[in-house]
Amino acid sequence: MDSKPTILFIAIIPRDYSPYQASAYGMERTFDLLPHKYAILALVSWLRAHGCEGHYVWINEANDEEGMGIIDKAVELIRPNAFGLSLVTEEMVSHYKLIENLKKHYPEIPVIVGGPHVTHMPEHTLENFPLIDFVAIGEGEETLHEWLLKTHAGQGKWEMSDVDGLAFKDQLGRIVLTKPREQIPNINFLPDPAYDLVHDPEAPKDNRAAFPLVCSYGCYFNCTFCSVEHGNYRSISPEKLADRIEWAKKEYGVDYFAIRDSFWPPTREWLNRFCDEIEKRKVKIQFHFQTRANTLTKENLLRLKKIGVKAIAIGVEAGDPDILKSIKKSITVNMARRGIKALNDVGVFSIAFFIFGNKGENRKTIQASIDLSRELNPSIAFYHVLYPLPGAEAFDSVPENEKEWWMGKSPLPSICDLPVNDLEKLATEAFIKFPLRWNYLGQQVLGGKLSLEFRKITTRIFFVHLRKYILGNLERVGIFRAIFRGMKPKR
Ligand code: B12
Ligand code: SF4
Repeated sequence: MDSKPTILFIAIIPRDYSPYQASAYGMERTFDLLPHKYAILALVSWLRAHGCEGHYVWINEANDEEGMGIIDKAVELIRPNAFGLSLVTEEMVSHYKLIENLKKHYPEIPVIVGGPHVTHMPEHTLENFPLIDFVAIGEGEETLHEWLLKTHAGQGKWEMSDVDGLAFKDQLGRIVLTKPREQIPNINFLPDPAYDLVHDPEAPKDNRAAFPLVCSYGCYFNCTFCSVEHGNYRSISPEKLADRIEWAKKEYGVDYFAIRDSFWPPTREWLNRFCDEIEKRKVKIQFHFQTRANTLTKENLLRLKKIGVKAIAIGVEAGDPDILKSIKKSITVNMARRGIKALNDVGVFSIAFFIFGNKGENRKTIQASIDLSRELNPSIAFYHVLYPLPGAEAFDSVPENEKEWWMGKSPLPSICDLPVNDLEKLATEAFIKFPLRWNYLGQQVLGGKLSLEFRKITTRIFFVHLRKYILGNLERVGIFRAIFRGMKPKR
């Protein structure tokens, strides 16, 4: 056998997929590369650096004939030893349909899945999605490499028990969990992600596309609504990030970067080193990122503005101090006030995120969040209803008979005093009422704080939610239900 051990990653990227409804807000081109899993790029680059090969194709839907044709062609061409999928909770059901199709055509090729969902639910995955052969638990670089070598060598399940971080069913149908995989101590030495997998070399250079970057694994904090790997936060160095940015500019002609970490920068000292690098190298960039309310000082923001930051989002989450405490966000209302004020003072487009429906919430606490959002007066506020995802502490509060809501077995559950319908209605109302205030119109719009580009975006966001609100109300009236169903904005 002289070919390299090879895996073919497959994903479903719906034609209308738009993170944060980006395309509904008129920003399609700006988010071109985002629907793709960064994990696939990271895993393939690791495999390539270790004598293996990884490829990636994506299709539009599970039962898409054209898509199966793409997969057939890829299989014929590269003869993979395995199929790989990287999945979040909301993709499990749709991607399992794809796995069923794969197994019909290629019963002999093993399927391995990884990602945050299966990491938190390995046994549930194997029991409920029986055509999945292997689950990779936790960080996948070494697990996938060791597993692929054995698979390529023709070794079956009985020889996989010494590969750490795996779950599978043995010959007797019993679930085996191997030793937990140790996390990578230093991620700075990981090779650059294989961006070439998602980049079309024929495409004209596009200086408006947002180029995605992820700088960290893990998180310091334990917010109850969040299902990241809590603990053991690690980041690449500021110098490495500057290298990657310079390389991407040259290789792909991009100018705009989307730093996708749950929070960035890791520390203020790290940020200063990053700004030093960008200034020293005279790299011209624009970028946005998400941070925590208490990470950045005004001085940090002024420096960031100088090197090209366009927008910064802060997860404020709640306006009621007791709720804020109970969700373990490790911030206070005053920190949120200082954080957003600093952004507004410096003149960076500021985004505040709120979640409705954490444990203990009621109309009063939600009103406190709405009041706080108006008081903070960011350039835009987002109000989301809580999705209690496997892996998040909030999931423990979901009643046992609703824990499989994400499989479509029950509606989205509420873990607070209000039903989900009420939470959604409150969120939509909050969205549309937010900009309709003198304080906002005066400062952000007439006061000229919003640039033309962002004025367009916020206007679109307003109309998307206004439409949702009107359709939601009309839907309650029977005769309009059928007429408007087809017109709902797609998620
Ligand atoms: C960047 C990011 C995005 C980006 C890019 C999407 C992406 N997944 O790359 C955008 C903004 C588009 C996005 C959107 C969404 N995201 Co997101 N996102 C993240 C974030 C911040 C980083 C993920 C990342 O790339 N990490 C770096 C890579 C290298 O690590 P990794 O993904 O964990 O993968 C490692 C292992 O899991 C494993 N692995 C992963 N896949 C596979 C596959 C195989 C075969 C193997 C062997 C191993 C393996 O190996 C990898 C390397 O060690 C995480 C939070 C976090 N800090 O992890 C949330 C996170 C993944 N997102 C989450 C969610 C919920 C979403 C959305 C559903 C939000 C929404 N409502 O729209 C969408 C879904 C989009 C989608 N289809 O993926 C949740 C998922 C929770 C869950 N239980 O599934 C997370 C964990 C955040 C959270 N709040 O809990 N997201
Ligand atoms: S919400 Fe942000 S800070 Fe909190 S645990 Fe998740 S990633 Fe960490």
